[in-house]
Amino acid sequence: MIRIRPDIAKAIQENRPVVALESTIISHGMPYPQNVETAKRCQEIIEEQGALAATIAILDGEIVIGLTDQEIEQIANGSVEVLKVGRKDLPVVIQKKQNGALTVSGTMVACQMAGIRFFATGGIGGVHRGAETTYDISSDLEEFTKSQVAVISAGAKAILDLEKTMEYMETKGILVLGYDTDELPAFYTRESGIPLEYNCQTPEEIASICAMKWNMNLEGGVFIANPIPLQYSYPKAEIDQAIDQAVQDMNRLGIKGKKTTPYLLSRITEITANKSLEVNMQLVFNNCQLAAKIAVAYWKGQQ
Ligand code: PSU
Ligand code: MN
Repeated sequence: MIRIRPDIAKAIQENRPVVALESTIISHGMPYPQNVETAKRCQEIIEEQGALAATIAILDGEIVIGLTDQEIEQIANGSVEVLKVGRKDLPVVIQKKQNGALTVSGTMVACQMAGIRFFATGGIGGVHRGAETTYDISSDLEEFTKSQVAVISAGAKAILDLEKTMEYMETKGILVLGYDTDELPAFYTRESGIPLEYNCQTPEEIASICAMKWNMNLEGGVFIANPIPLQYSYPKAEIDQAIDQAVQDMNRLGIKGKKTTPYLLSRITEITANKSLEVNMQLVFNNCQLAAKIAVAYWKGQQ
C-alpha cells in the first residue's frame, strides 16, 4: 500500500536527510496553477540545501512517497477527484483505491510508516474559533502526540483560536519550538501576542532537541514554528479583517467539518485579491528551507 521512490527509500535506509511535503496544500489549499508552481519550488529549495524532497499523496489507493511532476499536476489541476485525507480517512481511501491529498495528520502518519523525520508545510490545523460549542479541533494536533515527526510551519492561521490551540498542545505534552521568535507566529504575520516557551537560534539546536526527544523514546512529534520573513509579512489589521469576513461568510453559509479549512483559505484568497496567496507561497518556501537545514543538521549530528 506504500510506494517510495527508490532514491528516497535508499536515503531513508542510509539515514540521509529527507524532507516530506504534504498534498492538501496543493489540492485544497491553493488554486491552480500557483499550487503546482509552489509544490515544485518547494522541492527545489529542499534539494538546494542538500536534502531529498518527498511530496506525499494517495494515488489509486497507494500511498506514494515522492510524487513525479506529472503526478503533482494530476492532483493539482482538478481533473480528477482528490479527497482530503487525514489519519482517520487513510484506510477507507486506500481500500476504495481513491486519490487523496494528505493533511498534516495524514502526512505525519505516512512519514512514520516510511521513516521520514522532517516535514515542511504552511500552517497546521488547530482549535477553531467557537470550538467551545462546535468541538472543531483539527486531528493535526492529536497527531503530534503519536507520530515521531517534526513539522516545520509558520504557526497557525488566525482562522483558528490560537490561544486555545496553544493550551491544547500544552495539555497534550506537545513540544513547540520557535525558530528565532518569542511568540507564536500567526501564519501571514509574525506576531500573535501569544508567548512561546522555547526560542531556538539555530537549525542545529532544533535538530539536537528532536534527536534527544526521539532517543529518549518519547512518542510524538515536534511543532517547529517559523515566522514568515519580515519583508513578506502581511499588514496585521488588513489580514485580520479578511479573516473575520471569511469566518462570518462561512457561518452564514453553514459550512462545517472538513470543508471548513479549505473554504476559509479560498475565501481569504478571494477577499485579498490573491495577495494572501503570494504571502502563503513565500512562507511555505521559508519553511522548506528551514526544514531542510534541520534535516541536514540532524543527519550530521548522527555521524
Ligand atoms: N492551514 C493552512 N493551509 C492549509 C491547511 C492548513 O494554512 O492548507 C491544511 C493542512 O493540510 C492541514 C489541514 O493539515 O488544512 C487541516 O484541516 P482540518 O482543519 O480540517 O483538520
Ligand atoms: Mn476540523
